[in-house]
Amino acid sequence: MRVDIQLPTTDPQGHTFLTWVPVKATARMADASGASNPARVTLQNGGVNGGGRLAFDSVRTDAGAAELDLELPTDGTAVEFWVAGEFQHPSSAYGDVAIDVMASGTQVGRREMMVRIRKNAVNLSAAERDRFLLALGKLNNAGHGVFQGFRDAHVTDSLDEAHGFPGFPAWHRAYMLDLERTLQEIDSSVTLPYWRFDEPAAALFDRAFLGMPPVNPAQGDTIQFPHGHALEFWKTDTLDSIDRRPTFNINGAPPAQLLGRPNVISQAETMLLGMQYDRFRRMEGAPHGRAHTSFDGPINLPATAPKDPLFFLLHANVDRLWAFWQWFNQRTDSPNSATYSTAGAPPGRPGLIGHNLGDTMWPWNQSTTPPRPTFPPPRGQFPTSPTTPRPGPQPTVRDMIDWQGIHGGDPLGFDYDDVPFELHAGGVA
Ligand SMILES: [Cu+2]
Repeated sequence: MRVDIQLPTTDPQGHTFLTWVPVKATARMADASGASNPARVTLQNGGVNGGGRLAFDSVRTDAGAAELDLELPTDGTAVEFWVAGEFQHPSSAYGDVAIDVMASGTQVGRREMMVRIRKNAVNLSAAERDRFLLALGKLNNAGHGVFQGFRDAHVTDSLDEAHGFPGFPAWHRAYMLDLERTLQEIDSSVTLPYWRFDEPAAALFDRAFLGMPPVNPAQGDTIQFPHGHALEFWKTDTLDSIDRRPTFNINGAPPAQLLGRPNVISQAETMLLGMQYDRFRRMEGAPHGRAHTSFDGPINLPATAPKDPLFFLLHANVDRLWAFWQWFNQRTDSPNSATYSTAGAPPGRPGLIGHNLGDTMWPWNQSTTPPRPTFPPPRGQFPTSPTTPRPGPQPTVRDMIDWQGIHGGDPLGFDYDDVPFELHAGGVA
């Protein structure tokens, strides 16, 4: 007897990836010799100890279990089931989790996969860290790679449609996902780690990760990577390397208050900004902007910030805070003004674009017509993913909001280690 498992989130190389969002999978009898009809089988967690874990169910739910019994017809008819990564049990390597199909104590099928989740940078294994850095280094290719397009998407001409107004979180969600998908084309086991800027993160500001400048400021602020480090030859705008000097002690976090004003406020304080989107999005100032200005170097100015790879870990955390807020307050229903500012472009800025729910986002819309930047878009259409059809080639602001497909449809294909998938009234089961 042999049972085949099919999952839709499988890439052309046959690698399967899951997040916290359940996907509809099938099991079918591929070889029914010795089986009674129907054959009773049990799906269960395989893989290595400490690896990813799976949750199964017979319907789309947020309460799957470690095992699921199925009855499979011997004629090979496929039987549907649902499977997701079990929250708080992500993979750290491809194949450290598997579906084992058992019949009367015998393994009759097995399918290895990965619960691929964005993690706190300080919790990555050395191998996870190095795979991420290696993919990033290849993307940059010593200044000759496609990374320059990412850097050129976040420049003076485009800042108004990505900052200062309601679309800030949505545009940056797309930007992070574009980068992550492009890294996954290099190494499909990589996700974008986040810098939790309200907690100590010395392991991130380490020579083995994103590095530190010389201790003596008289020797400059250029990061000193050890020989052989994947970012050793990092280059943007034809300038060498990365300049960055923290203005805070890296054994702690940047201060929550500075000169009597909110600075890099905690996650709890960020949630307390409010349950209404227009209150929450004040986080663009503190903690987001203050996290940038906690350094000397290009990262503290919008037009140059993405020259420093730390930018993407900082913004992964900004996106995580938005996702956490969305989950905590059930804010994924885009027509609701508590979820997103539905009033449109603010008064006095009638030409402002990229902030209305239905607006496409530059550069992925490939527009060169004002008020969009008029130079050639530095990125192509939005990259496709082997694990989901969303968001499509020219995403809108609306496409970025319901990232897990709570309200139906497909997810965007990413999740965070501390933000679960949770259905609620108003969601689609
Ligand atoms: Cu920013």
